[in-house]
Amino acid sequence: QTPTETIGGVPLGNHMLLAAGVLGTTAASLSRMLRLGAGGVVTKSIGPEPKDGHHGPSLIPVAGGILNAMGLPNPSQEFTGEIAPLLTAKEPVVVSIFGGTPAEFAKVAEWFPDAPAFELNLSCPHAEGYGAAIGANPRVVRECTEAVKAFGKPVWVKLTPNVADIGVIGRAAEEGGADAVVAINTVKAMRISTGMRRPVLGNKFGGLSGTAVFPIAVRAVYDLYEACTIPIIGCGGVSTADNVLEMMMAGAAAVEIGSAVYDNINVFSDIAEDLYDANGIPAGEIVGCAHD
Ligand code: RRO
Repeated sequence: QTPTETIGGVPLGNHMLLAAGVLGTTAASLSRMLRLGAGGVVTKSIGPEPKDGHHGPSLIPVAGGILNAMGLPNPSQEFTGEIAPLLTAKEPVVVSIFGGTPAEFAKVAEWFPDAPAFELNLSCPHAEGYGAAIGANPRVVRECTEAVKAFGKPVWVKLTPNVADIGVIGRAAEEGGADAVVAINTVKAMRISTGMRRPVLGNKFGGLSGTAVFPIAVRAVYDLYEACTIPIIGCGGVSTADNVLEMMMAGAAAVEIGSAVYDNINVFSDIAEDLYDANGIPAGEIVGCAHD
């Protein structure tokens, strides 16, 4: 797709991106989602060391969504070879990275000189020493953002909803030089098997995604719009054209779609078609805001 607009410093084919973590581990699955209508894609998060992830069960269906505790599985620096052809071809591939310190974020960012942008994962709810554990601290969020911003590329910061005031964290990212904030990562959650008398997930706790978290994501985007001046990318339970409109009325400049892809691989083109039919405008030209 020809880019219709630049959001958070990244030229996108439309206002809908594939969210991090979903079908983001291979170049083939990322380019397939671009062919199927995603305006951009975000990779699975890449960290400073290879990780196998948590032992299973690591992903279970629950009412209204999915509960996962994948445990940040990633091949670390080896991923550079996997996505090199996409980055060379200047595809809208945002590289999601994580670390435990600003220096670790910088170490990973340095491996991807051709990335059009980075999304900093400061928000995994069940990653000891990483993710929400550091993403709830405004100073650390600012320092990690500054460390990656030093490479001169657009930086998006993905935020956790598991904090008292997401606006404070969004402002910290903005102070660090972020070009956009993405909200939300998954909501910390758990299920217990009454039959087995033990937590279902191998890691006990995990992150909830899917339609169940959509209202939490709308609230987070609305709060961030009040707190920040940089673009907000809405993520969490988006699965319909009406959800996209609602996110934009809350203040989102674009959306990311994750769990819905598991139910409908054509979700991007289906939503684009519905937006056009219902509103008579292409997905790239939606306007609307509920803050007035
Ligand atoms: O890999 C995971 O377990 C994971 C990550 Br990195 C994340 O950011 N959010 C999530 O729900 N799971």
